Amino acid sequence: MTVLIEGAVGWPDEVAATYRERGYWRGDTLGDLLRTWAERSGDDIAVVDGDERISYRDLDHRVDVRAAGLLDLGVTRDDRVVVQLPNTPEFVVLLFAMARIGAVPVMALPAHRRSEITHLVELSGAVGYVIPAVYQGFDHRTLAAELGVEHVLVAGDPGPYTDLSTVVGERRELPPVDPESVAVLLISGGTTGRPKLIPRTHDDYAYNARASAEVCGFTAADRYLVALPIAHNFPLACPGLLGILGVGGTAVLAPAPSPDVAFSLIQQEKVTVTALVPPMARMWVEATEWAEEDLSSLRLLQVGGAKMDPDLARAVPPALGCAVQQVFGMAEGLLNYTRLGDAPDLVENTQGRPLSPDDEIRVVDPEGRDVALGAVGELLTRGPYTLRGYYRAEQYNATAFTPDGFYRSGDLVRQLPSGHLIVEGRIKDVINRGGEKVPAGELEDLLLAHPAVAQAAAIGLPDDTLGELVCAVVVVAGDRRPKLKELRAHLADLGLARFKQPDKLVVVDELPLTAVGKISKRDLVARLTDR
Ligand code: OOB
Repeated sequence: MTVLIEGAVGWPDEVAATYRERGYWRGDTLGDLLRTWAERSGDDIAVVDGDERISYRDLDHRVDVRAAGLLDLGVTRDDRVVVQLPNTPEFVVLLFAMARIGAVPVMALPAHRRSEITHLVELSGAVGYVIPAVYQGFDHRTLAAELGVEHVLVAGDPGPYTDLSTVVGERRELPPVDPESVAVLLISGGTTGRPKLIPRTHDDYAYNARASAEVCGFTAADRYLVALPIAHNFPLACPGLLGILGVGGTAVLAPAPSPDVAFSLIQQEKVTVTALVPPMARMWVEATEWAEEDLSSLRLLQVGGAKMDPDLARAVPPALGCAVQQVFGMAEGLLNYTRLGDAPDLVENTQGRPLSPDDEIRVVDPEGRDVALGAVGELLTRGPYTLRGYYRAEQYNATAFTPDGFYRSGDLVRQLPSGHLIVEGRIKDVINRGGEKVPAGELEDLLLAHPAVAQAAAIGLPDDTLGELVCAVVVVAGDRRPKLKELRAHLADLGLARFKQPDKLVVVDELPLTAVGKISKRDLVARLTDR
């Protein structure tokens, strides 16, 4: 078994050997790769942020001094650090600096609040927390005060903490880092309970980004707009930031994905490719009706994170003047892409096919038997960039994986003879709110902490804009019916990210049960959608 880090499950040795032989795993860390890219692309621009243009050489240098600064602070190999930065150069520098010293960033989202961050800190055993001072009206320093982590590093006014810009040290020879060790811990949408951590190794993540860049036809002439929050796997490595740097292109950082911000950046920086979730793609298409920016540089729009309507897929090329690509991915690994040469029917109506020739796909019935080709079943997968176990989750791993290492995705799919997959639903208890994942159990636990709530079920209800809305269905304790606003305030008090808070509240006398006495969410959804 390959050794990732204590608490993480690796690949069986013979499987790992195959992945190396076939050239998927090349033995480079993300830190090594940036060095190679800087030697190749020196003065070319790697990252654009507003007026700031950072060359590959400059980026490499900044990463070296930050890595030294982290070591000087006492952050070292295998140390976990929760990173909660928006789309800024600081994020990019920190990611590679941590890679160079073998420390492991835990990829928190800017929208996460006390509930998520304390969970991530505890689960990962983080020694540090890296934050902006105030972002979107939220003062991250006040949250830091509650965590008790050793190092709080602030991009901006540090208050009582350490100014990230002072975390610099003398450039020096750094101790070697194992390419099979963990490069990043990504956050899972979760299937039950609280979010899990996904260990992604240098070898596997580098392959993930490199192969994705190839499928998307990335070249040094491409300029990728990082529009979604960069801590998401999609803009980070599918092909995203890592993919564009790997080919010598330019990453343009956007503070937000909305058309009012992104369109002028596309015009100004001649952006050629970007990635969005379906609701944002729809906003872009609609905005072209009145927007005056020149978007003609765009050649490809990737859309994923939630299922895209075929009509939206059809609307993108004429409206935005570029090709569209469906991406059905997961932070756990497996990526499916429609290919640039695929017939329109496949691009519009499927969620793509697996990235790697060594992605193994099974579609199974509830008993775990393979269904006939074309029939709907749960997607199981195994491959050179798909995890073999969540971090520090031994018990959970026992059911989330088959004994022979297939990851049970919880997604219901059917497969076409061409290999393309169509997502038909899911059996995991997660709400997909416009691409953001809301684990139902996490929300239910916090709802139950409210004195007026006796029982709670969180379900997704269909919505034209977001795909699904978060609906809290509750049985009241006592005789006072709580209001939606009150429950949202309660969840905010408990520090739950806003995107996980219910959009709707339904009060019922009792929750429908299945034959085995569990809450029947299917019945609930059917009842509330008149189906
Ligand atoms: C991406 O990753 P996660 O980890 O936030 O969410 C994964 C889940 C999948 O298991 C599936 O349930 C859903 O999100 N999903 C889609 C989808 N893309 C993701 N469902 C239907 N159609 C799609 N195109 O969401 C993610 C990671 C990398 C690239 C793109 C998306």
